[in-house]
Amino acid sequence: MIMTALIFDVDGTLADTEEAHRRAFNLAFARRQLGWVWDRPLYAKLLEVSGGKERIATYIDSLPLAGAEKKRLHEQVPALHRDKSRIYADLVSGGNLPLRPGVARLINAARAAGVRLAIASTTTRDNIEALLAGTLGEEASAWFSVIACGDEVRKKKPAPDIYLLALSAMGARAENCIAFEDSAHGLNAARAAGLFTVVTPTRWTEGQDFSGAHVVLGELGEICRPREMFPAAMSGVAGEVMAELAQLFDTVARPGAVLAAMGAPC
Ligand code: XBP
Ligand code: MG
Repeated sequence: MIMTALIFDVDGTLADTEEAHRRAFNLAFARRQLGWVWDRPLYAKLLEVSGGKERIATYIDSLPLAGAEKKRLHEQVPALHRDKSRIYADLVSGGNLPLRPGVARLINAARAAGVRLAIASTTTRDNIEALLAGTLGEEASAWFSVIACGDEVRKKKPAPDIYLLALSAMGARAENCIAFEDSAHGLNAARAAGLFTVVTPTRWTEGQDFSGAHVVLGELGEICRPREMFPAAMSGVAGEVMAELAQLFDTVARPGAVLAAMGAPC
């Protein structure tokens, strides 16, 4: 077994969460009567900024306000983001937001095969735990050897820091781990940390540049029908790691077809 761990991004990868985040931001703004409303086109643009606090700060800087007013608003950002996170955790608790197709089956196949699981996310631990509890059950957080998240690193994605933190905490080597991501920022963070990468875009990230990925899938478990697969996926250790991933998928897909789809000899 070459592959030692699967490291999952959360927002957009485990579940399509950004609409819930957008609603939580707007509810938090309304509670403070700020008069701010992030519609979908604006939020899609703001998603270019990693991190909710950084996103709010970027938005404040874009407003036509005097410096003193901007300074006053910036001072509110930490408390405003805490409000937003509480609202978001309520929105996703109780299974209100499902995991993306194939995620639960891949996680269970990895657990059965003794492949370690980890998380590397920009969002907060509370948000992650609320999503895991609401979708996989209260005990699910314990399935992950490491949950590296939020402000545990100074530089957020696309910097590699959060993946390097997860690898270091697990004592794992990047070349033996696969990262699952949904965005170019996340892909670039995982690639910079040296991991193999599988990308499953969402409506928020469709069309971004995923050319550095090993495999791009519509949904996890669709490795039989990769949307794009790059030569790196089938060369050297990468090929062995991806073949082992295919075997994991095999437990959830038709025998043999998976490896054929990856161009490996059946
Ligand atoms: C995506 C992000 C996060 C979320 C909002 O995280 O960039 O900022 O959009 O969550 P991931 P916060 O790395 O999991 O894709 O407000 O807690 O930042
Ligand atoms: Mg993401």
